[in-house]
Amino acid sequence: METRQYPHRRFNPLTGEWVLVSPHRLLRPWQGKVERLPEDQRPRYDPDCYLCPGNTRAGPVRNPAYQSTFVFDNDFPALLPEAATFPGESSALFRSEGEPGRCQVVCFSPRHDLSLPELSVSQIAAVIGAWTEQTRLLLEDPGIAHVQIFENKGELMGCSNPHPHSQIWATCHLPNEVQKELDHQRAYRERHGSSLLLGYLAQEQQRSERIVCANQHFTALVPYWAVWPFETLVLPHRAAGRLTDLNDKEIDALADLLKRLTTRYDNLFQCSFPYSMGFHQAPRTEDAGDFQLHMHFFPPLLRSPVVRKFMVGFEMLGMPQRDLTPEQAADRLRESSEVHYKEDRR
Ligand code: H2U
Ligand code: ZN
Repeated sequence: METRQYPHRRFNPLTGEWVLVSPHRLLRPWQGKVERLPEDQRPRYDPDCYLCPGNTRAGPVRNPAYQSTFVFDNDFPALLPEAATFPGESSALFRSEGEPGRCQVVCFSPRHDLSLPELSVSQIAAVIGAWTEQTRLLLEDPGIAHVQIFENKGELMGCSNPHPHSQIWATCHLPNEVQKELDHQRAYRERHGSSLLLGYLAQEQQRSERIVCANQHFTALVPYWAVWPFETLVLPHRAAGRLTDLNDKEIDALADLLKRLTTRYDNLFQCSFPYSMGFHQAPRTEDAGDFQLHMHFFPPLLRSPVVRKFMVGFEMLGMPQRDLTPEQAADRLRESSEVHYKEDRR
């Protein structure tokens, strides 16, 4: 066996965690499902959708007849500002704290039937503009330390409504993943005197085997330490802590890259590719200077529109594991077209 095919583990310098890579297992016979899904036929407007313009939500409140993006406070928020008064406990074994915060929903478009790759670059730039503006507004509140923007796409990811939308959860403490990434970026700076993610990007640009696509200001790549089969990391080319640090040109470039990347995802299995994606941006803490803005895409699909990777068994009890290597995943994504398969058919 070629040594590249040996089982090995790879280190994630952002979180300090390891992933087990077992490339030789890809040789094993596959008898699982490979079927195609029936094409999803959604109307442009759904009278029963609580996100479509002019419709009634819980509350009851009526959505405006919005034409571009639309932001509202989640009617069923996971976080509440009044949680600041939660009494909490602080013993060694029983510890709890109030988590005051806010939750919002950001609709990408009035169109019920479109998803990110089907929007134009300028429409995606408007979505990024809405995320940026909410980041700015939420951080004006001294009780908010971190703004988590994310999209859960597809039934497979537990998304309750296909109308294109994302969520924002703003918290007074740092979520676990953000705290880990902050600690590791700070420690890297102290040890090497430079930015972890800018240094990583420079080396990936030289190696090039994991780069999926890029433009003047952003690069999408499959990280060396990826856990999900087609996981990607989207990185800005210069130091920027938050969305609010980007200029208009960079927002347009990010929109261009997101359209191209999500189109490649949809074309991979000719389906609306499910994922959880989101931004990690600098929290409002004194030591956040080393935090570099980036996006993660965590898609669950492995072999077809219905065959997903599970995180069970050894992964639950031990550590995550993958068979398809990040380099093979990057090859597949690079081969995937940037012309959407639905566009092709029109
Ligand atoms: P997800 O499908 O990604 O969970 O997002 C839908 C969100 O919309 C969910 O968080 C909210 C839910 O609480 N929602 C409202 O705010 N108002 C409603 O009338 C229905 C759903
Ligand atoms: Zn809708």
